[in-house]
Amino acid sequence: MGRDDGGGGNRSYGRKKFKRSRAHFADRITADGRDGWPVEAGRYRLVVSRACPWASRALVSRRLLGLEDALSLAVTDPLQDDRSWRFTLDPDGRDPVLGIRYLSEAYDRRETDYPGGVSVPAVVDVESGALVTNDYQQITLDLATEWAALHREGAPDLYPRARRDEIDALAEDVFQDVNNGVYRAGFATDQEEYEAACTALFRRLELLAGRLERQRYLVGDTITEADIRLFTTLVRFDAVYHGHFKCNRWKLTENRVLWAYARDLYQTPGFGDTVDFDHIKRHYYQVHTGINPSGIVPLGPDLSGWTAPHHRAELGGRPFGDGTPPGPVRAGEEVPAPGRP
Ligand SMILES: N[C@@H](CCC(=O)N[C@@H](CS)C(=O)NCC(=O)O)C(=O)O
Repeated sequence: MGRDDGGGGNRSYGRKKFKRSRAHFADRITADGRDGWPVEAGRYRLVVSRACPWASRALVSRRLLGLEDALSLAVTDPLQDDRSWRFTLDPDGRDPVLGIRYLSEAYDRRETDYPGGVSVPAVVDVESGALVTNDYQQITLDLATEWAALHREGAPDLYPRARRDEIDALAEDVFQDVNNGVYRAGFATDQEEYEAACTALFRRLELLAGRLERQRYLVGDTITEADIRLFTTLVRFDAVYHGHFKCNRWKLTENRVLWAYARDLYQTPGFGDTVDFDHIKRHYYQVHTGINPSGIVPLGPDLSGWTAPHHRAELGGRPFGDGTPPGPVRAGEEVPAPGRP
């Protein structure tokens, strides 16, 4: 692979402090099309790696909102090569809709020689083959709001207007200390930086566990954007962050509240059925050669506990509010699922 830049939007490795770059293409796909990209069924393709926590937010949202028909999906190989994300899982190594071998080709069609990396999630305009946005913080918010006309019947409100300030504030803390905190710990290049990130991470997780002790979801009594953002880090915790990123004060399975909360979400249609632990493990351990030079992928942990009863329904809560769970995963998008019935 020859990559040791963190593969996580990490623009400074070596001796410099870990710093996540900002998304470079921040056009928005909106109902009124004000950036030139109107919401339209079949017009765009969502490109993800199932290994990537930022891309996985969009995978969960798309399922919960029932946008599978409106927004098609391309899944990259979990292992980037020196030209980054590639479609080697598809016949002839080409995405069948975009006809490209590398995601970088869609970036190039949008702008040549731009300074950023090629990152997922990416939304591509199918007709022109050009990248529209790789703004992972905004994509899911827009799927929840701007794409409403194309939501399935019974779709939940993942970003309820009355709760947005609370969701945004929580998401910011979770981003700093948890979503990005694990990367800051994992790619720290000195002891002090590592300890600061690791300490803040576990302090935040303990605060979140306190909040979730008596309430089923993070905000209100339904699943929201805030839960999606926490879930995508928690589901990777023991498989990669605990070992590979040295976030090892405790394992997720050792925190009674967070482990039950994560299992509850995992077992909710739209969450666990998007998770591919094989992609997750191979990506992190094989791509980050700077912190795992041997590229050896550990055999553990035992994943069978993800389907164990969680008893969180006893806390009440209405997962989908007045809506309903999504239907089955569409053909061709199933993931192998150790431990899932
Ligand atoms: N686009 C964002 C976040 C998304 C992100 O970091 N995705 C990762 C995979 S988990 C990726 O594609 N990294 C490759 C790269 O940025 O060069 C960023 O640049 O920070």
